[in-house]
Amino acid sequence: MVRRFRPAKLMAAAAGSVLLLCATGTADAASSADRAPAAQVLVAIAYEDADYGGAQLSLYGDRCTNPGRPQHINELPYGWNDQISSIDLVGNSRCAVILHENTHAGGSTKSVYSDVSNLGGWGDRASSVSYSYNL
Ligand SMILES: [Ca+2]
Repeated sequence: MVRRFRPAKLMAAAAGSVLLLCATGTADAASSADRAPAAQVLVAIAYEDADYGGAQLSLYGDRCTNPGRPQHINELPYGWNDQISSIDLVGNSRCAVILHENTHAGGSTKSVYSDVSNLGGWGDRASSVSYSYNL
């Protein structure tokens, strides 16, 4: 029996294509439907260029519900060090994104509480990110 694969409801149009890619990649693994759904959500999409241009990096994490428990991505994926120039936050995650100048949350920081189309002096600078509760 053939079951039509339906994409999940999408929170944002921008996130749609990214999530759809992930879903397509696992559509042939029937057993994946039996596994517990991933707790992680799309927190933000980082872009190589200003104005949400160039390559995209999807940043996932747990929903930010606890102000006292930040999450850390100690190293950005290969090719993304000192590359992020704009960032689109997915409001549903309730996370703010903190950019760090160095890996492992080192160096100077810039907190991002809403979409930033041009990080200016913080463009091409972030080497790690954290998520914290966004009021
Ligand atoms: Ca850096």
